[in-house]
Amino acid sequence: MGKALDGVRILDFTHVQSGPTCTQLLAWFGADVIKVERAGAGDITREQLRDIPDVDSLYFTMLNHNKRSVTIDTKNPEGKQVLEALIQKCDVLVENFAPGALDRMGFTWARIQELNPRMIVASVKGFGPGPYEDCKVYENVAQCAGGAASTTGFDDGPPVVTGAQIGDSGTGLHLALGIVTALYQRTQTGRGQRVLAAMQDGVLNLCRVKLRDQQRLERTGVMKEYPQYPNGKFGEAVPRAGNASGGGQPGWILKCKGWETDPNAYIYFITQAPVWAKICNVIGKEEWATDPDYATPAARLPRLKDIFAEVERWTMTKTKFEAMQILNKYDIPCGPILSMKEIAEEPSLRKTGTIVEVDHPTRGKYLTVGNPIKLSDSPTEVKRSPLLGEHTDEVMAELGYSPEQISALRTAGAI
Ligand code: CAO
Repeated sequence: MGKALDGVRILDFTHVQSGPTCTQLLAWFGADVIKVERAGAGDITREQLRDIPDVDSLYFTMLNHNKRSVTIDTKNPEGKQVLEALIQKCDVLVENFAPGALDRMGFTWARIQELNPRMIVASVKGFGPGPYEDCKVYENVAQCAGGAASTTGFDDGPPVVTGAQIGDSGTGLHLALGIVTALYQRTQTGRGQRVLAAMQDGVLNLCRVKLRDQQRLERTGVMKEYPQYPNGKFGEAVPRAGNASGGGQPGWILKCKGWETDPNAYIYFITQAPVWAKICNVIGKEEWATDPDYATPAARLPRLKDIFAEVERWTMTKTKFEAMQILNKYDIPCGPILSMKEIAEEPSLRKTGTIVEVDHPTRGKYLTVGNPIKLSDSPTEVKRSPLLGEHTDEVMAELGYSPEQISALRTAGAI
């Protein structure tokens, strides 16, 4: 069966995490992704957080599946010519260098258009145009500047960053959507365009509900579903809300059986209004279903702390999986706090290809996260990441270079 992006060629100039997650997705959808790296060194993540000496790290392998790797010194004049040939042959150039790096290399937007007017140039940057546009940015900087950190954590503690890589992988996803959209528009216009996904913007997009709450707070001075209500104080900005649900259905994380020794023996419990009577039955507080102090969502809001304490008395008598099974029977929304160990061992995730075991020539077998987006007519087969420069000769031959020319370029340090 063909793949959705068969025939699309990506010149992948990305490194670290944000850009590589984007091009990995495109590769999974069938694009030919040619990753350009510096000879001898390659993407810095190849050697970061290594768990086996001299072997590509899991950081690298898990972000660069299904790609080809070529080494080119793009600051060498002959290396530049090779890159020019690639620009002429590819549909999309994706990069996440520090601001200005591509221009400094001599590949301005004007020059790229001269070489290939159909080329789409897609970039991840830390910030969009403005006071911080020249800054280098990593994940947690984006989480802080995009509003995630100020709204994550507990009210009495400092801002907290989240383990989900919303700045890097989140922005990679945004960029991938921008690229396929530009490819679609190109089918009508015949022209390429620039696509920019700034990490601050991507994080803010994912924190959209917090900007909603900022405006609600300014108008009403209070947010009744936040744990600060009714006893705490609200300031000028959206406060950290602990584990409160971001939507209109109050929720919290509750202890389950074994919590004293297992740091993940917890469940997320949602007191969804339509199933309130069932919740009361399950936890043995049948009278709350009709008690005017508890019967309506509005009446419950100032009592949420006590309500969750009562529910927790029940969840502490069950393991998170037992609680999950019982609550699901009654359609009560809840979710176990799963550890990475539990997720790695979960058979259903293996079955759907969300967790995949991959074999690598120097590393051996390892687990990775497969394509989280499933297309019925374009299934994803996860292939191992390339070794540094593994496909240089193959790609150079496709560009029309003879073996002698390739060998001369190698001697000159251009590839
Ligand atoms: N041949 C020759 N030179 C190359 C090359 C190649 N194949 N590939 C890259 N280079 C050069 C670049 O041209 C650049 O040179 P100049 O600084 O002289 O212009 C240099 O390598 C380093 O690039 P960089 O500045 O992007 O790398 P860095 O390690 O200093 O910074 C990062 C890393 C991530 C902070 C920065 O790239 C950045 O801010 N990127 C945008 C935001 C982003 O994606 N951040 C998320 C990263 S994931 O956490």
